Parts: sequence; C-alpha cells; structure tokens
Amino acid sequence: MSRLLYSPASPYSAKVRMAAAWLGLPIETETVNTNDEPALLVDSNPLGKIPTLLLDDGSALFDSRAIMQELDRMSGRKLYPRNAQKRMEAERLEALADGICDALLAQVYEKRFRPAEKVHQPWLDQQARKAARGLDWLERNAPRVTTKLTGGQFAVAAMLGYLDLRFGDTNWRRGRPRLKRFETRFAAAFPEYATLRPQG
Ligand SMILES: N[C@@H](CCC(=O)N[C@@H](CS)C(=O)NCC(=O)O)C(=O)O
Repeated sequence: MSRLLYSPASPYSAKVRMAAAWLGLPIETETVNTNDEPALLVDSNPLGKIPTLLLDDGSALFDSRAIMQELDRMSGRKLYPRNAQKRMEAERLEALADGICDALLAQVYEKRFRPAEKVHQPWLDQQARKAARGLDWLERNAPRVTTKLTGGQFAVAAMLGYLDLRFGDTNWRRGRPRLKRFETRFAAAFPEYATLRPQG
C-alpha cells in the first residue's frame, strides 16, 4: 500500500490527505519531522520535503501537486473536472492556494530559522503582501462548493486551515465574506476537514 510521509501542520500534506480521504483511497500515513532529515524521507525525496508519497513499486512521488495528479489517476479521474476549461481553473486555484502557502511558510521560516537580528522585515512584508493579494483574488473569485469537490478546493481549504494555525491574529476573514462562506460550505460538504486540516 502507498505510504504518505507528512506532518500534521503542513498545509500541502493536509491538501493531499483530505483529497485521499475524499476519494476513499487506501493510503497509509506516517509523520516525519523534516528538520531531522530522516533517511526515510531524504532517501526518497532529495529535497527532504513533505508531502512525499512512497509508492508500492518502491519509488517516491513529490511534490504535493504531482501527488494530487497521481490521486486523480488512482481514483479514475475523480479529483479534477473532465472539462478542459474547468480543469484549468481547478489547477490554477490549487496553484494559487499553494502559492499563498509558499508565502506564509516563507514568513514562518524566516522567523523560525534565522537569528532574530537577521530577520529581514521588508522580505516578511513582501511575502505578507503576496498572501494578502492572493486572498483578495480568492475573495473576488471564491470557488462554489458543489457535491463534486476538486483538487483546487482542497488546496484552498488546507491553506485557510494553515492561516488559522499560524496567522490567526491576522483575522483573514474580516472583509472576505465570500471566502468565509466557502470555508463554511466546504466544512459542511467534507466533515473530515475538522480533523484533517493543518493542526499544531
Ligand atoms: N511545493 C511543495 C512544498 C512542500 C513544502 O515546502 N513542505 C514543507 C512543509 S509544509 C516542508 O517540507 N518543509 C521542509 C523544508 O523545506 O525543508 C509541495 O507542494 O509539496
């Protein structure tokens, strides 16, 4: 059985775990600490990043978007729309949500891994602007939640969960009612969100 290396706080991992659960795919999961650079992880993924999916044939797949495409194939194409235009929109939504995560993580890592006197505030501010612009774009183009969830929606939900986990003080819901509504409707359509969203 495939095995997913992940961490509970990781938004990219949460996206993949939620999608796998939604599709009912039998995938084992194992937590890893990327800072320890465990052999299990770095021998499979030279980048030492999660999520990494260990496949039955002994090979490994990364990153999260490549894994999502594999989940789509494993499920008989149930994770992304078949219609070309809608599929492109779902993939763009995922890219944007992941990109917002990149900007959020850059801020977390800047503070976590650099000595306090070397933290560069203009860099933090630039990353925060990227995230804010991304959220504003999502507010203007909030995804509609129907009975068919897509990879893009799992990505947005995982990113919002990460915002709550690490940036709760920014009050991202203020002024973004459509994004807040997406969150509520997504949580109703996929109750496992409560347990699979990024956790500290
Ligand atoms: N583009 C990658 C990003 C993965 C990523 O940056 N994951 C973080 C955890 S949320 C990580 O592994 N960080 C450890 C590191 O960068 O060394 C993806 O979509 O999977």
